[in-house]
Amino acid sequence: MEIKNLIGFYSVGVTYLQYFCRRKRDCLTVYTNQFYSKMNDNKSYLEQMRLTYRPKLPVTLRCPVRAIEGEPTQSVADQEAIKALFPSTYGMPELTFERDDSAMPPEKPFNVGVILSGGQAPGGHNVICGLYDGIKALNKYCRLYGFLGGPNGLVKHRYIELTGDMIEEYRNTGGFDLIGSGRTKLEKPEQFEAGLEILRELKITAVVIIGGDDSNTNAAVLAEYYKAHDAGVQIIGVPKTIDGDLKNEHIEISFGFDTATKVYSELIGNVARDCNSAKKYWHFMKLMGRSASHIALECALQTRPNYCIISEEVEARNMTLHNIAEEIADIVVKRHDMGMDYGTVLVPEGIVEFVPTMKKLIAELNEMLTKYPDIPRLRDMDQNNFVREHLSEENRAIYDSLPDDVARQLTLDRDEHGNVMVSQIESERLLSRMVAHVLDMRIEAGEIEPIKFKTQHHFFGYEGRASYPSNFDADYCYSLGYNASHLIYVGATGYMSAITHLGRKAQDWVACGVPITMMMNIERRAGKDKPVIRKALVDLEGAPFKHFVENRDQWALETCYIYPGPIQFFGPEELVDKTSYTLFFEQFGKE
Ligand code: FBP
Repeated sequence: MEIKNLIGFYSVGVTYLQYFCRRKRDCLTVYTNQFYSKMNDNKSYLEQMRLTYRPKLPVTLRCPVRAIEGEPTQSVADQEAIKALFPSTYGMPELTFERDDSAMPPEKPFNVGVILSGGQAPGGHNVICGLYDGIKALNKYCRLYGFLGGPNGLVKHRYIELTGDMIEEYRNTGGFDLIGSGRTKLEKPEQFEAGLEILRELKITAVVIIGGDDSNTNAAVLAEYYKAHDAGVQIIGVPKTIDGDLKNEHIEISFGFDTATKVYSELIGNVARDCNSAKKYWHFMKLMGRSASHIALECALQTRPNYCIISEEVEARNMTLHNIAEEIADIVVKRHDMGMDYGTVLVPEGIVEFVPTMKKLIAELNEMLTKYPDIPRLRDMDQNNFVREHLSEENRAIYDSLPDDVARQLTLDRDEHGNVMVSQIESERLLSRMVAHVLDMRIEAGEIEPIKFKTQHHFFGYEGRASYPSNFDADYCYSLGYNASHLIYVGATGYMSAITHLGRKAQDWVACGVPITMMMNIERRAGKDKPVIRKALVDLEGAPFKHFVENRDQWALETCYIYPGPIQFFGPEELVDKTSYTLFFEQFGKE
């Protein structure tokens, strides 16, 4: 080949190469520009996408309605005592809604207040968005005010008006940062009167309280007070808590449970996969859920761990912490014999309150803390001596058997509602230490050969409370908020917004109102008998627990982990709209 041809080929090649590189760079630039132009300095791409999601609303909420009254109701227990405490709001009928095309919109616009109360739960913002859209659909001049930082915002007159622009920024987002939350207990007439001042000033005639069992108890007390005093203010509650323990035959699940358990299950699945890859650790994972073990049970159904404690079962079987450690140690030994020195254990954070001996100790400590509220501030040794001196002999023995750090965690301040702050008790470490001790004892006694028992500890709690709501929670919360506007429209007070038949498609859900007093009983709190909403514990006869029991022996010894992965927002319905196993088993019985 002649030299000039060679040069010719070379220059054509270089030109093509340059052209190709330029195209590639241009494409990349276009692609990157598209990406960045969609980005906004303050929002992730996913957040921007989620802002455009339109929550699904049940058909019954998409039309003008009238309320149909059911039979008068009764509280779940202690009827006479609850009736005496709630003379104006006791016994009200349940409300369902029926399409009524002749229903007239309200003559005048009205103003509504909204409060977020207690721990964060995914979907809270959507309740507010649904409420906003609901009242605006009734009359576009209605206004919505958010009280800041929880119930205290009402008492201290801290509020903002929630405008359309603000609402648009928070659709389908997690967290409670739009107006914040708090745990102030509303129980004193001075607080109710202080609230009334600002409600009158802002011409607010209805307040929606979004909270758990304690906050909805507040809602019932406030509703009673305002009704008895003819204050002209309606109070509506909305069932919120990731714990899943605010439920009964009318409230099928509290919002936030679906998302939080999906987030925890993703994390548990990731840990399980690491565990199954490294094959060298036993992972003890504590899961949030103050009292009941609904979260732990749901996560177990989603991920199939080697062991999962269900507090309600521990209580029913009258087990001690030592009994639980023994059971876990048995599994550790059996898996070791099969060559597997690794595994996963789920621990519900409320466990210590369900071990009968610990329960008695905590009850006595609660009374003691009410009498001597400065105990948490005493120095280590002084505190220990003081507590030991004042405990009964039986409980002193239990107290002495606890490691110092756990004993101290049990004497921390209670929250405003008198609850032990179980998220601060390191029960996962306590248990793994006890299992190690049981194994050492068995090795020492020559019952088993030396075993490798290396542990890792995790606490999954706050990670799940402010996550982007799953489609289920986004739809459910929006519907709960929208339904609250219907309850306001029909003049209800002392009611909880309820959406039922949640196992069906969202369009077929049913909207109703349930009198809060119907869910109440008397319980001992902070040394006094108080009317409170009864907590729903895990039902040991229920389908979710039965399914767990049928499978747990296999999950203990074999490695059956399931890795659920992150919540999905885009894709087929079966993927993005899937509800929790708990709800599914409760509504349909089996898989
Ligand atoms: P709510 O009952 O208010 O929904 O809060 C539940 C919860 O998330 C529990 O699971 C947990 O023990 C507790 O709040 C933690 O409280 P805090 O946010 O005050 O640490």
